[in-house]
Amino acid sequence: MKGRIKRIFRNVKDKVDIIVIQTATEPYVDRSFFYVTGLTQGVMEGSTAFLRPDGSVQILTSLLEAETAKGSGLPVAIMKSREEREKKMKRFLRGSKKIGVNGAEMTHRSFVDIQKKAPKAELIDVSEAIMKARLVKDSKELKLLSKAGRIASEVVKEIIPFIDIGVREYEIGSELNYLMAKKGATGPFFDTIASSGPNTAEPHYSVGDRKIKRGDFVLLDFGALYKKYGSDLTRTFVVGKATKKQKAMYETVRKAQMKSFAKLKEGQKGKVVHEAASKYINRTKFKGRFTHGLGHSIGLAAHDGAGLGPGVDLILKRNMVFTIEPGVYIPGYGGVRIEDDIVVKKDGYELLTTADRELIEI
Ligand SMILES: [Mn+2]
Repeated sequence: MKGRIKRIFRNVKDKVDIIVIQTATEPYVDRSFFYVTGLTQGVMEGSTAFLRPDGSVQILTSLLEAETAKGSGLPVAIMKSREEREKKMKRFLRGSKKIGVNGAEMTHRSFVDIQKKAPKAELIDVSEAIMKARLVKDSKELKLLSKAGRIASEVVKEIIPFIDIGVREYEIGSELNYLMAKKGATGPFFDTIASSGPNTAEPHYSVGDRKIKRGDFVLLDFGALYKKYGSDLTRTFVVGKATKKQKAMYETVRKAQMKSFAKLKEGQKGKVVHEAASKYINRTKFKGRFTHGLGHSIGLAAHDGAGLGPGVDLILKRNMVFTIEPGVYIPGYGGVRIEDDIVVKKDGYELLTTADRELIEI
């Protein structure tokens, strides 16, 4: 993990002597803890990682997570009591005048705790430097992301026979989660969306008890969590024969996605990739119906630090990983979204999700 740590320190403008990553209790567990330790297991509640500019990392954790933490191959100090924790924290922080902390992902309580252990030190928020490092994936991360993408892609094929008239949305949602787990996923990466009919017009719907009807759009947005990394994939189907309008909506979104794909390359502006899809959609009769940003970075989190949207000045770098997910939504009628995960490459992109993108009539 030396490379990751050094990269973070290089990104810090205001030099710091040490960076401290402290996790609270679930769900307030700082995912950067897994980034800096390379751990792909455990919850690591109440644990602390001390990072040094030379790339070294010291972990401080409880007995509960000690064995898991040792899996990182890094030095692990164990705290058996509050007093022992205090003593060890102070020891690891001794001599540090400027302490970097991850303001974006830590709790205020952790901040106060670190300050108390080093009262004379100045705490500096280095979360931007951490996120900048996390945006560009290394080969180990790309392997995990690619496995997560593969699991979700395979599940698309297997869920189709399950979608039928009379089946409820939550049954499809739970089946998706089950199929992912059966293929080795640790769990769903985020709350699975299985919407149908008019519900497909709500981009952030989850699942409900509506029964599938003939003629419905069925929209599935889900992703596999695999060793802390995840995928994010959306496919929209039509139950029965698609109408002209449904076909037109689908084709508009599919082409919009291709327009964005074509813009992907190292050095490209994020907003140009978004605009390729939005401008295309706005030239069709579905003008104004694409109501969200084109995509977001994925990694340890489903919204991993950056988005591809209209006002985003982000410049794409090689090995950044984003979702590309244009959509068209008509309230009261339905929506179509197609979402894939891509890795930015020098002259283009590589797909991490490979499920068929042609319209499927079930
Ligand atoms: Mn997404």
